[in-house]
Amino acid sequence: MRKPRRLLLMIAAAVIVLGICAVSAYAALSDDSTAPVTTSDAVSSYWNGATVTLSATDDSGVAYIYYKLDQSYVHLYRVGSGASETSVAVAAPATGSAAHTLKFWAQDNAGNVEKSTTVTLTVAADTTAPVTVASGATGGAWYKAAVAVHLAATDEVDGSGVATLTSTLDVGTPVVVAAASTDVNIAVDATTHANDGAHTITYQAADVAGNVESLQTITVNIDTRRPVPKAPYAASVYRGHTATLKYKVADVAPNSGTAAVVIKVKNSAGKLVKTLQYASKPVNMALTAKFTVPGTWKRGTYRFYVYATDGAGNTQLKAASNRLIVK
Ligand SMILES: [Ca+2]
Ligand SMILES: [Ca+2]
Repeated sequence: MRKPRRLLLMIAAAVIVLGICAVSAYAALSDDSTAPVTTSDAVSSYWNGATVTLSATDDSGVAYIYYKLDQSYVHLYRVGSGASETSVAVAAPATGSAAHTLKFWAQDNAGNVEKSTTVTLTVAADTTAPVTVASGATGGAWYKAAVAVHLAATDEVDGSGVATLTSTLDVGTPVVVAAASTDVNIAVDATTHANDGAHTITYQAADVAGNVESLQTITVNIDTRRPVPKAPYAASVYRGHTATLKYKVADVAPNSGTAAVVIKVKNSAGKLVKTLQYASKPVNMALTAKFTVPGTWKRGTYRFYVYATDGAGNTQLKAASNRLIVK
């Protein structure tokens, strides 16, 4: 007889516990007289479209989130068992910018409806990449000293603005700056000439809206070696005739391939009597300079001197010189 009695007691206890739980749950639900609170992550302005997330919280649980974008109908999002948040996509205009009004509120499981909140946001279009201009050096030119190439990017009027500028020197690591301008320095080593030759800077800018400029490049050349003029042959000429001076400008590669040449002729007293100038002559090649010796020149031994400046601006250490016999 004792066993059934104990069983009855246990059943009674279980019924009481379940009852308390049910009553508590009902009490919790019916005690919820507080409306949900919905927040958004909207900011004031967007480029090329916006996605706004609405998040609602509530004591008894969120049942619905409502929103209304501009003059459209009211959207209803049923929360169910998922996260009590939904997102709203706002498209960009084809050009220019557009202001939008987003109104939102939520309702909880106890039927409380939140007072609506309204946010305003602007969505603007920017589908044009910035443009970067390099200055401080001329593409393809030769330099004998360190070169600082200045890169400056600009975005279009009413664009989102330059966000980053990325530059890479030769095959180095790309350098990204969060600015509209930067300098890329090309060093020289005039002792070892190790950095002589072509150097290419690759660069591109990106705007805030994410438009990326196509890769741009500028190549500058370094030559730190001096040209070496040579005049291995003496010349002779009769007065009133054409003198032919043989010379050459040696220059170790890499170089521009040409040099500016000046040839000066001095008489036996050391007085300058003739100057010949050539803006561009090929280097490492046998060359001749010709001029007519005036009949008024005295016979005797003159000297001609060859000076050279290579395409990077390096000048000879010592002029080449030889005799010009005037007969
Ligand atoms: Ca832009
Ligand atoms: Ca040179």
